[in-house]
Amino acid sequence: ENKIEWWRGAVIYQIYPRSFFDANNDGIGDLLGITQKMDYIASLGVDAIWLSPFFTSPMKDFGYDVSDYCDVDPIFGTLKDFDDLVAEAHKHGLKVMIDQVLNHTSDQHPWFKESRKSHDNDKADWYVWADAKPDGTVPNNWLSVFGGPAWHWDSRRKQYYLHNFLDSQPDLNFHNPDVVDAILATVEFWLKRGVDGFRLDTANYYYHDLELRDNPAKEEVVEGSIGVRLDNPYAYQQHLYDKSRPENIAFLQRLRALLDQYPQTTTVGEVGCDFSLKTMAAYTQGHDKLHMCYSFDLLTHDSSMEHIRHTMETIEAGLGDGWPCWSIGNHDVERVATRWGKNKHMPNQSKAYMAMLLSLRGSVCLYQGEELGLPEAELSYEQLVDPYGINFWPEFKGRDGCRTPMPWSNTSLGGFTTNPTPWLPVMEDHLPLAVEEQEGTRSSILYAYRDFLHLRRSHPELIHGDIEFLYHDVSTLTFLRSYNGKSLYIAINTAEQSKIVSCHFSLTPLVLPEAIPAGYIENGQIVLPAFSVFIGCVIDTE
Ligand code: TEU
Ligand code: CA
Repeated sequence: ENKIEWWRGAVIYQIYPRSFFDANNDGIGDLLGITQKMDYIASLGVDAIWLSPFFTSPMKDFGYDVSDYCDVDPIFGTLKDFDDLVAEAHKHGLKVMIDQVLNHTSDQHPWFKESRKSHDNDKADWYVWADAKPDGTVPNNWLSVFGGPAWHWDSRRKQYYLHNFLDSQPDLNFHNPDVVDAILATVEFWLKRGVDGFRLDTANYYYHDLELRDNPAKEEVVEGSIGVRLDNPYAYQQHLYDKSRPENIAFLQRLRALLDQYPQTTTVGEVGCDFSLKTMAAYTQGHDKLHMCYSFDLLTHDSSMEHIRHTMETIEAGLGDGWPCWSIGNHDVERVATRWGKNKHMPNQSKAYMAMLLSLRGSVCLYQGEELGLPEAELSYEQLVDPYGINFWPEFKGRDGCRTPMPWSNTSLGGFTTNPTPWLPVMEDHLPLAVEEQEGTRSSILYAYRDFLHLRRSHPELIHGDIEFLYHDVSTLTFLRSYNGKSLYIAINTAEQSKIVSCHFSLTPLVLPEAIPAGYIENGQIVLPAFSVFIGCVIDTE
């Protein structure tokens, strides 16, 4: 096993603190709640946790709008709670990664409060300020991901400021070296506190074009490609000038140089753009920038094995010595059980997708609740709190549906809290899928995850091996993972119809987790019943 770089092939469990476990019963999950559930997290067999933001914040974007990078929001606890959490995680053998939202701050951050005061204060150039056009309109055609122009008028400075997300999330000006120094100092604050790594929010947005050139229109807009929704004008531009700028490379190198002073630390950069492979390669090749890039490619609606294979083969051909990190769910997208499960709850299908994800080459992020097979929560307009969803309702219902509280027990508040009004409702249809319910059933989705993660840990081929695809149709995929002269043959059927595939290897089948329907060998072929998985050690090739 490769002990030097633990993050290569690691499985990272993403926790959305607001919705994990509420230890003080104010209706919002907190750091103490996470610490209290550490046995559960460790029992899954993951390598690390990634905590979504818990920093001081007015919570306009539920923590992705930070007003103090070096403190914990009182809603979530204290720095002491954080230190305790890290100690508890390390005691359980888990690494701790935290979310760094470096592209923008909250408009309540002291840096912004000062910056907006005048044209000549100390921080006047810490954000991206620009004059109105002579007719008073916005400086250029850049758009906010969350709707409307990326520019907001500030009546004090009588200038516009740039915000790629909410207007309460002003973009920092990374072209200013003082900003970069200040940002790196906040990163170091957490390194000194003993964190093992960072998930970097919007890692390709840090720099903007200094000439503020207009983004050109897209020639062709393909619905369903990464982050593209036809109801969002953002999809109709080529984002050549507002993000993914070449200057970013030098910043990532400085960041890496800092991390290299803290052995065994890592980064996974969130890179959302149309040319993600190119950017992922540029950001992770050469061991001097990011360790990993987080891919959006499996967060789309396309669950066909053709899409999976095509994505993997493109990455394998273009990523070189870079390293990918995959996920099929997070706090921004519709839950996978609904997105890929076509709204029908089919536990065995969730297991098949999990086995596929955990057999691919790369690191993996699992999102809390995925291990329970939770479907997307159906909320009414009145229940929404995500401004992104409120802006685009009803075409897009926002991100609240994947952020409702974890069901721990089959009781009215799911054991998440005793507070009658949690910040988002605990879903009725999640209760039968609660942790406690699934703990009692060896055939549950939870056990499938646990047992498969265990199997992955004991087969270095699945963590470090090369990957070679053999066969696919819309719902079936077969491939090899090879490491140190040993190969595993993997066949997965993600459909309800059974399937027979031919196989030209002599194989010794592995015993798979009881909870996962197993494929088998018959007359030299692999029989794959509904939603089944087959894994065999290759004895020799013909
Ligand atoms: O999300 C970034 C995000 O929304 C973009 O990646 C977008 O989907 C894509 O660029 C469209 O092309 C991160 C966080 O995960 C999210 O929760 C925050 O709201 C957002 O940043 C702002 O901090
Ligand atoms: Ca709480």
